[in-house]
Amino acid sequence: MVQHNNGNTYLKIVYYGMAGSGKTTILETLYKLTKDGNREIIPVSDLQKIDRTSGATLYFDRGIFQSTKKRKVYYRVYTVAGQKGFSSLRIKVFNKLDAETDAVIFVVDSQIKFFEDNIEFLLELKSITNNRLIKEIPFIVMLNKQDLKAVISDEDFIQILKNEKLWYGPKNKFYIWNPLIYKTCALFDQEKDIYRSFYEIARRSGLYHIYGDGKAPVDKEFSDTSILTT
Ligand SMILES: Nc1nc2c(ncn2[C@@H]2O[C@H](COP(=O)(O)OP(=O)(O)OP(=O)(O)O)[C@@H](O)[C@H]2O)c(=O)[nH]1
Ligand SMILES: [Mg+2]
Repeated sequence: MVQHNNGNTYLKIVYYGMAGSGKTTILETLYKLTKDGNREIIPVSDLQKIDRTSGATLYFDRGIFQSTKKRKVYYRVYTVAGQKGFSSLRIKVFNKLDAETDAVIFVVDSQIKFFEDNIEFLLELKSITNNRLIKEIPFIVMLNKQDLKAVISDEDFIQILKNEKLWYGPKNKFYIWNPLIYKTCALFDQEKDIYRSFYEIARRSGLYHIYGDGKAPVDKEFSDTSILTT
């Protein structure tokens, strides 16, 4: 998080995941859904894309949104380049551009044939966050491309999270911060849960900062508190 002298707060949110999982498409659809100003965020600059002619991201995409209810809150939203050889660029986007990352949306390509590739990316994310996911960096999951056939279910992905110790049981104090799992479609005309998932990560990133001093706040009840709307 970056706080400017004029009172503006910038939260950095990153869409992370394997090549072709839909990160750029998600950000484009989020732009289209929010540009008319009828939601809790509105884009305040054009979407910046550094990509190949094929559409694959070469470095990153970046969009800036402003909260429409809390005008001093801004979100810098990045996508990383998912190609396997680009991990050093992903680390740079994650840690260096503008600021350190405040919150992550992990974007899965739900097609079963990519099961292992998604796990590989989750391990990479775990490693570059030094195991700070959930405890210090809120994260949620999008099982994208659910409009296609032969896709994984949320139970499948929860099992992966459990195996990677990214899922807490009901007695654990971090239980309320387990990642929500959204089954999404990023294509604009069939769009599903693109805004809702962003809203949730924005809400969590705000709560971690306001109530947890940058960590998961564990001793309060937050079920309907929202930085975007209160
Ligand atoms: N059917 C379907 N296709 C999708 C969906 N989301 C994205 N796509 C398509 O998948 C392809 C890759 O999407 P991108 O958004 O470029 O993927 P990316 O994650 O940004 O990929 P990199 O930049 O290479 O990491 C494009 O042809 C998209 O139209 C979805 O929900 N359903
Ligand atoms: Mg991309």
